[in-house]
Amino acid sequence: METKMWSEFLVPYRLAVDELVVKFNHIIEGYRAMGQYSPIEQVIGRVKRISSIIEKAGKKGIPLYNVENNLEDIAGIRIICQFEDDIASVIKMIKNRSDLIVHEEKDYISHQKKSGYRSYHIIASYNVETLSGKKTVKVEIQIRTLAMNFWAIIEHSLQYKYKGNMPKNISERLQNAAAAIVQLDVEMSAIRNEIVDAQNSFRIRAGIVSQILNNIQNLYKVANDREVAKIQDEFYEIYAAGDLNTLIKFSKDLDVIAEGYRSQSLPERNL
Ligand code: 0O2
Repeated sequence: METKMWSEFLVPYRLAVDELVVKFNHIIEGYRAMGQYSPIEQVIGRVKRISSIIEKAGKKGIPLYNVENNLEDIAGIRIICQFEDDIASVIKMIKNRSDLIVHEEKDYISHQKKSGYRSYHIIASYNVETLSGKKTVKVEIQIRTLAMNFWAIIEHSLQYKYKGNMPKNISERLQNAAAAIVQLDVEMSAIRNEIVDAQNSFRIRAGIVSQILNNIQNLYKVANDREVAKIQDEFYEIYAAGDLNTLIKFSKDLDVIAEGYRSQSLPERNL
């Protein structure tokens, strides 16, 4: 295939990756906007490089004119979760979507690869609208924890470095590291609720603090400077004391004060 043909061929895959990254990021934002924990921590997308497509097609004996039907990971989405339990929620979420038709699942978590690789793969089809009309493309969605991702990234770069001839001592160390990653995920899952609570209260606190600071800033425009400075000092005291409920109450009271000033500063409507 000529370079120009390759870039045309890859257009629908690029579109699919871009769209899906936006969609999964919206899911993360949706959870966070509701003050809830998101089972998706991060989403990354990539279109396989032409050189990697050619290399993989060569290894698998796939003629280049047939990569579209036989290579399933030209469009790749990687969903990173904090905890192993989140992976099941993400799988369910994907299966319930009407824009993704799942064709195949590969569970390298229950069935770890010989290399030590762990991840859950879903092969799905996804429709895009290009200038030349509707096109259905295959997408590989890899779902894994932060810890599994750390291992896979390191191992992938070593695989690339040694090109199939990984020294024994390095592959042994990678096996050990893979076992440690399994243990790490188990330990983190055991204190999942503690971690999620801490993260939620951090997020709530950060949201409230930014709302309070925003209100104080606006009050400086409409209220007496000394009065606002007093409110500000009170806020610093409450913030330093660290009690979330007092902070929430202070924020609500401040909302009422700010609303009072806002209605005073509104021009009276002509009757
Ligand atoms: P890249 O550079 O990430 O794109 P198969 O089902 O075996 O016929 P395939 O496509 O090899 O065909 O499937 P598999 O084994 O599920 O691998 C798909 C992708 O998973 C790989 O793509 C890697 O991204 C990842 N993967 C699979 N095995 C390993 C592993 O042992 N280590 C790491 N780090 N990643 C792995 P590519 O094309 O190999 O690579």
